[in-house]
Amino acid sequence: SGSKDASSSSSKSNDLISIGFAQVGHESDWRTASTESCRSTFSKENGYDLSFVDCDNKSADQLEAVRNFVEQEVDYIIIDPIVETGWDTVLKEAKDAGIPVLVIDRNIKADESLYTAWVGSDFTAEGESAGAWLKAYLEAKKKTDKVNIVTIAGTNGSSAQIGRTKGFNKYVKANGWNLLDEQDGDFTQDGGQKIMESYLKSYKDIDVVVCQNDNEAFGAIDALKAAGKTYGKDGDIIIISFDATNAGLKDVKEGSINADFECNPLAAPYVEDIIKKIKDGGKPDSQKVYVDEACFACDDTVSSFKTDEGKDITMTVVDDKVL
Ligand code: GYE
Repeated sequence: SGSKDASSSSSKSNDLISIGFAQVGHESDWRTASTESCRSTFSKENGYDLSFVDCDNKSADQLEAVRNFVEQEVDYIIIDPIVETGWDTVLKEAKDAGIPVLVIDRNIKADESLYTAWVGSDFTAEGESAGAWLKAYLEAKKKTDKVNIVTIAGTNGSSAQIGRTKGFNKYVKANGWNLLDEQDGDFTQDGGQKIMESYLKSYKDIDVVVCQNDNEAFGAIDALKAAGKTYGKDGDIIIISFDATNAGLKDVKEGSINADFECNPLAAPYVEDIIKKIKDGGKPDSQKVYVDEACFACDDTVSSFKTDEGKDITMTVVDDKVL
């Protein structure tokens, strides 16, 4: 986009920094927050011309969106990859065109030389925190008999699903819990509800439902309610969720979700920092940037604990001060 004079008005579109953002879709509250953060960070007022593509959870569409950005010769490309694999060719195309690629949120499985940086969450650590919390919670509640768990997983092949599954299932194995089933709810409320309905038909005795995001938890709660089951704070079934969106935390506060492990959707400001560094002729301080995250619970049954991996976790009880 030529020379950029900071003192000149940014109303002429050729003064703006052009960014192509290939977003996953619009499947969840988390996703809405991520999209809003990108739109407000990369606004015209801030000096950006953002081409936003909602890829509707379709990997082929997302590859095509990125390819179009390369053809349009945007200044920067941002990708939140639906799935981890299949990126090499298009990343090479962007590299050959000299366009820096910033990956946010979910990870890409590709050579690090093919993209500038990644900003996101440690999904495996989120899963480990959830597993370690459950272990401490069951101990506190003196529940020592068989623990039957069902998982409503996120979009198969997404790094959020892969990491949360891997992290949590370490604890399933180490503690001899019984993982009855693990099916893909595609990170949607509808998916969560349908899978919970089918679990309720197949399994008589469920102690814990692990939902890999809040929207799946909302769907699962609807299904449990309809089946007359009790859950959450005072109920028979423990509900674990990930994301800790506002709507999710509302359910934690009410006691329908027992514990919620945050995934921070605000990667855009970090990406803007990196873009500024590149513009000034520098490079990002590191190729991988982890955003900060907290852990929330509906009560103080377990207030702090150490994970098997040695991490100290403090649970924040969601009360009027928090939400
Ligand atoms: O947990 C879920 C969203 O990639 C971390 O995608 C993200 C996940 C998030 O749909 O709600």
